[in-house]
Formats: sequence, C-alpha cells, structure tokens
Amino acid sequence: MEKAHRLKIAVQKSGRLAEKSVSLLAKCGLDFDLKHSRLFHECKDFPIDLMFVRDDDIPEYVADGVCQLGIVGENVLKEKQAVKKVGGTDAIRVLAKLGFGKCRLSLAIPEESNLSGMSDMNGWTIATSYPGSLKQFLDLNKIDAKIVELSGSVEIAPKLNISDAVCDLVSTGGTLKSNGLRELMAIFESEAVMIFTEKSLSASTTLDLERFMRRVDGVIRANQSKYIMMNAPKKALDEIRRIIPGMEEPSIMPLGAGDERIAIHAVAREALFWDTLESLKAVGASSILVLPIEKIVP
Ligand code: PRT
Ligand code: ZN
Repeated sequence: MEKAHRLKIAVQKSGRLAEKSVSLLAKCGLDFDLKHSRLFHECKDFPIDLMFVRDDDIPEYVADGVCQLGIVGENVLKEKQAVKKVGGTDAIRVLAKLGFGKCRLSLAIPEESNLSGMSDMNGWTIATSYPGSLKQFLDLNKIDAKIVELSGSVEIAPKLNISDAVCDLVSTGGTLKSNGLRELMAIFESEAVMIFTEKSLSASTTLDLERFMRRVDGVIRANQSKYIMMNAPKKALDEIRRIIPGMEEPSIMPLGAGDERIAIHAVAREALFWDTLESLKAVGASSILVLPIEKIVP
C-alpha cells in the first residue's frame, strides 16, 4: 500500500457525533475551511485532512487504510467487528475514549411483559439494528432467540407484533419509555472513540500522529478537569483535600495578616458537582470559583 504523506481522519458528516468531533479537532488547534462541500478538507496549519462520511463507513475506511484515523461510536466499531463484514477491522486500535456520544446498547421489553429470568427469552424474537452484537450476547448467555434485523425505528417493533423485545441504543431512556418499553439490561456501554490503523503510515506521518494524539490527550484531560479556587480556614485543609475528587497538590496562599484563612487554587481531575461545593461550604470555604480548563500539557 502506498504510504500517505498527510494523515487523514474520517469524521461523521452529520448526526450526533458530527459537531463534537469537529469541535474536538478545533480545540486541538486544527483550522479547517469547511465552507465548501468537498470530500477532503485540508487543515491549514497541520498535515492532516478531514474526510466527512457516514458513521457506519468509518471503521471500513480506517480498516482499508484510506484514513489512518477516525472518530466513531464504540457501538458501530463493535458491531462491524462482530459481523466481520469489514475485513481487517480487527487490526483497528482504539487510541482514546473521547468522552462524548455516550450511550448503551440495551435489551428492552414491553412494560407489561413478565420475565422471571434470562432463560425466559428462549424462543423469543428480538428486533435490533445490532444483530452481530446481539448474537454475541445471546450466544454468551446461551439464549436461543430469533433476531430480526431492522435498520431504524426498532422501538416500535413490539407494538407491530414484529418482536417480543428490542435491542437498541439508549441514552436518556425517553424513547423506550414513550413506546411503552422498559430497559432490562445493558449489553455494553459506548462513547465516541478515536480509532487508528498503522496501514499506510509513513515515518513522517507517524511523527505527526504522535503530535496530534498528544493534543487530543490534552483536550480530553482538560475537558475532564476543572480549576477550583476558594478561601477557607487553614484547619479545614485536610478535610477539603478529602472532599475534592482527584485534587492535585494545591497552591496555598495566606490571606491577610493572620494565618487562620488561606486561599486554595487547584486542578480537580473529576467533575465537581453541587453537593461537593456544598460540602466545601460546610467546612468553612467561601468565594468558591470553578473554572473550565482549555488545555493541559503535562
Ligand atoms: O447518517 P449516519 O449514518 O452518519 O448517522 P446515524 O443516523 O447512523 O447515527 P446518529 O447520528 O443517530 O448516531 C451516531 C452515534 O451517536 C451512534 O452510533 C452512537 O454512538 C451515538 N449515540 C449516542 C446515539 C445515541 N446516543 C442515541 N440515543 N445514537 C443513537 N441514539 C438513538 C437510539 O437509537 C434511539 O433511537 O436515540 C434513541 C434513544 O435515545 P434516548 O435519549 O431517548 O434514550
Ligand atoms: Zn449510521
């Protein structure tokens, strides 16, 4: 295979992952001119080209080495690998979980269905757009059910008497609920991932890839972290360290002439929820500020 001189990355053209994928690349400092409807969009200041495609085709483009990188839901990758329709998808590596497009592939049944155990599903019909993943699950759990493959609107299948149950992606659960279905269990969790193949990678594109992935890691770390500042009684410091999840060694400055109160500045590696901030207030912290972080370079 001919070696590429520039990296190519496949991204969903329109849909749930499209905007966040482009926004991730922009946060990595990549500047694309997206005004024209071309297949490839050249990045002006980094040797990488963007290719907009349907999400279902992304594993294939990467497996074939047409693109060395792609942003796709784990659910799509797992399904392609399960049905083995795309040769070479086993050689695809997941370089990073990207923290968006989160959902789960779940089994759901009509509210009124009685199910005392998984074995009750023997002989059932299950509608899904994920036949490969569902078959793996059924085989693993030794359930002998029939799979009906539908390309969309899976949630209406029980009402139409096409199936006894469904296996579909769920995020809020609203779609299942409004169709009278109840979620039984998740087969797997999914989020958008950066996938990669070393096919067609040259020595120079290997270096570009390392540079690109360092930027992606920096953006993911920053998205997961917050910068927190507060004033607090000095004696509450140990307590505060316990309250803030993943707090790194904070900067501590004395406040005023006495040494009873201090200012604390720190990076928190996990989400800071309201109850965390309320716990900080309860131990005497005040003027608490939580700020987003744009980039983290270790
Ligand atoms: O046109 P193209 O083929 O590129 O896009 P698509 O229509 O196949 O996919 P799209 O844009 O709908 O989804 C792209 C990816 O987003 C999926 O492959 C998942 O990785 C991810 N994702 C995250 C979801 C959901 N959440 C999601 N909720 N994909 C689909 N859904 C659907 C689900 O199928 C169901 O119909 O939303 C409904 C359930 O949502 P809730 O919130 O009611 O539970
Ligand atoms: Zn699709």
